[in-house]
Amino acid sequence: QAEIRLAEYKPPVFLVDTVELDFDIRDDRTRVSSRLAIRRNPESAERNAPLVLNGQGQKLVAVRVDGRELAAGDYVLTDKTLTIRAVPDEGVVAIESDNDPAANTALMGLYAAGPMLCTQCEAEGFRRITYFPDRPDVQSRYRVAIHADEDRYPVLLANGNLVENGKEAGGRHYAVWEDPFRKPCYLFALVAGRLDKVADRFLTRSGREVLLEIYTEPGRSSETGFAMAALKKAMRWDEERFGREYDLDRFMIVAVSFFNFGAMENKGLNIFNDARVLGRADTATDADIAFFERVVGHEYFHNWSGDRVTCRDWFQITLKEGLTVFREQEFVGDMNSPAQERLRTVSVLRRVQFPEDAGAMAHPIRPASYQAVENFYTATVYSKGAEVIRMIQTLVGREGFRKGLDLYFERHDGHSATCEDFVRAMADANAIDLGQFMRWYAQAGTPVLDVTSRYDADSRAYTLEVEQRCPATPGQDTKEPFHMPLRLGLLDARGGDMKGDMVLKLRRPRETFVIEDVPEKPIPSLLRDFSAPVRLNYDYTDAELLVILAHDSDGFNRWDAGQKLFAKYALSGEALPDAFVTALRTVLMDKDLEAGTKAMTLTLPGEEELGLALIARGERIDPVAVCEKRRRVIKALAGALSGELWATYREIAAGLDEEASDGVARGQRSLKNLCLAYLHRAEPGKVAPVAARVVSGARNMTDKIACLDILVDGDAALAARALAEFAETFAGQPSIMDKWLGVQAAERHAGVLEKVRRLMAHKAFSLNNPNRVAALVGVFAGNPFGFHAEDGSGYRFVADVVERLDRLNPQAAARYAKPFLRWRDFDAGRQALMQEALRKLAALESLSINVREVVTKALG
Ligand code: HT7
Ligand code: ZN
Repeated sequence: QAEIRLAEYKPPVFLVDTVELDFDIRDDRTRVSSRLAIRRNPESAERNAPLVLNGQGQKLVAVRVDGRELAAGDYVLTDKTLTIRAVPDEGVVAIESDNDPAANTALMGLYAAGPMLCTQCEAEGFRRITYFPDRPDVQSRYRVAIHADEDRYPVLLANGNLVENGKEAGGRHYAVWEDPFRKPCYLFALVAGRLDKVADRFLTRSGREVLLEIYTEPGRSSETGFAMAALKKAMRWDEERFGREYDLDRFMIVAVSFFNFGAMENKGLNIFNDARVLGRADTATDADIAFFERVVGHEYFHNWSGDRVTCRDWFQITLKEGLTVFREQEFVGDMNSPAQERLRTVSVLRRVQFPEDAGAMAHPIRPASYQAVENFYTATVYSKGAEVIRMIQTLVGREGFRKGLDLYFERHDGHSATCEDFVRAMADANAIDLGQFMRWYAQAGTPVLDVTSRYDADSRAYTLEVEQRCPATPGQDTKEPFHMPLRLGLLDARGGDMKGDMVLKLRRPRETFVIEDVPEKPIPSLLRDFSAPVRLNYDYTDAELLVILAHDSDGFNRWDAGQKLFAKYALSGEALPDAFVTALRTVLMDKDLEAGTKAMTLTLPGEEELGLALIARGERIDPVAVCEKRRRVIKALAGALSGELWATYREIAAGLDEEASDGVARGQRSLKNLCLAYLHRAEPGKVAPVAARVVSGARNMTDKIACLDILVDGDAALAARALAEFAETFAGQPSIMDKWLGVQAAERHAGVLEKVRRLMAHKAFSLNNPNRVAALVGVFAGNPFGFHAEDGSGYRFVADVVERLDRLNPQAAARYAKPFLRWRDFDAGRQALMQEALRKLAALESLSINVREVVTKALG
């Protein structure tokens, strides 16, 4: 399979000004008839090139050009394209083809999601619905007619405004939708089914009333409350923070139970994975509920950053995704706690993106080439992309950023754009040079800052030497230095800020900064607020880190100092010093600190982060040993803080409303459950009965799952009873049963594989549904005792699932091939076993491009 390269971009040969689509939905197939008003693109240099339409996975029925039906010899049809040579420079091409949504297990294009039909077109799904120039730089106006049986599909939706509907013969009905905005075909959407609906209204700041509708499968509309509230908050916030108003009269969300991703920002008709939008405190965990606000906001914000201004090509995904993740993070921070949101963001970045950026498929936020574009909806493109946007905001300031964003939207509204367009708008609006900054878009790898310092008491000058380097990544042996902001402060011995916040602008491989008039030898508080996505080395003493942990005015560095100490003691095996325990006790008992922040501060770096710390020291990872080291620290801490942990647990448990799931309640619940999980390491006999009572008695799903986790991690008899009772209670609710699957797949015991194998045959599991697969196989793939079992059984099992899943859903299958990309990080025995599993996959003849790309790059 050839690499598709950014450098080879060419403008489209033909444009399509209008698209008329007619969907005739029948039991055995859906006939799609299109009328495309095409014209040659004056910007294309290929003056005589034929019309080449993408198309796959459908049966071509007829092709007409300006009303004349073409004979088979008038066009060339392959399994990927339809080429028509004899086309006028401007005219109408009409095509009929048949789709089989029930057979579409890849969940791209038009597919059956349980009882309903829906579409997913990003990135290249539209070509599975009809023949079309399926690329984001072709933008058109759409008119869509849908015909279907009224009883089976009473609701018929598409983008834009409903302009007509009515009855047809034979118990059928139809609806016609028109979208007044030009859009690329990846934003097209259609839904048909028997759906419940919840409606509300939003008054925009200019006084227009917008109808808000959330559609669900029958019986789930009572689970839309959080999403509707989040939607209204997001609409208001985007007006206030970025001056962006909604532009259609109607905004619809549909929750579907089969979906490859979290959600999709189709113009005016967002389609959501039901796990990302539906739930109450008794059916979803706090983590799920917090995610609703995030994802609803994210998709809504795409209306401007993605839909109104879209990408020229799929290399520019970060243009819309990095920017929209940044907007989402700002929104979630403003709605809850900005400090906690930053901690969450950075820990996800370090846990997921840093390893990706050091792995066999490391790529810049704008990749230079790909084989299967779906493999590039990555943490790098999304999360590191958002950090790159955040760095621009740090460099130009919040006001400057707003000016730049306004200019970007003004210049490119209604068009497709590139990352250069975005950065140019920022540079022009702020009269700064961001030429060097563009390297963030082209170079992969996590840069490393090595910082040293000296203080001269006589001159009161403090000197910082900062060296930057970036490790080699595939295809990029050497890197040019990055332009980045390094935010810092200087603390006195008691942790007081001596100089306030400063931002150094790094540009060169090695730079010296002298800060004058520093009254005493400072403790530097470096990389405040995590001002750049880098790893920073500075030789702190434990005592200095304790001062930062206790006193720094920067919440991020306070938290990070604790993380550094935790990592040090976990990996070295040293006993926790009293001073550290005392500092953590102070955090836990602090009356003024938010519970959520306490929970994050007391949470050890995850197994992945500890593994990465080993890699940074030039060592290889034994994941089971890392898990045990981490547990040892938790046990020691729980032993030392037992009284305080029990007191905190009891106090919160007594006062917390089970039905509350706002940010404060979520924070309190996370602290309460953290206390219990820690105590379970030190006092299992005392904690297990408490946990068992919660699993059977609590109505709150977060508490139930947290305690189920505790039981599964410990007492086998209590766990078996609790799991059985849970399964009986929630048998008919697949998204709750996903949690049941996940808890068992996460069990950190040898032998977890056997349980997972058995669960694959359970009626709650199906390989056809991505949420079920994520719950069982995805969680197992992150379990050191499962995936990384020393005998290689976990690797063989996951590779086997990849092979089977690939026949159904290549996108989902590729996701589970990705953990193998990191084989070089593990000890020699595991490396060999992981490579063996990869080679076995590579030898298969019928792999999809998606999985093949991952496997070959992993081995390459
Ligand atoms: N923009 C959306 C991406 C997406 C997607 C990509 C590949 C395959 C399936 C997909 N479903 C949705 C989601 C977002 O980032 O907002
Ligand atoms: Zn997005």
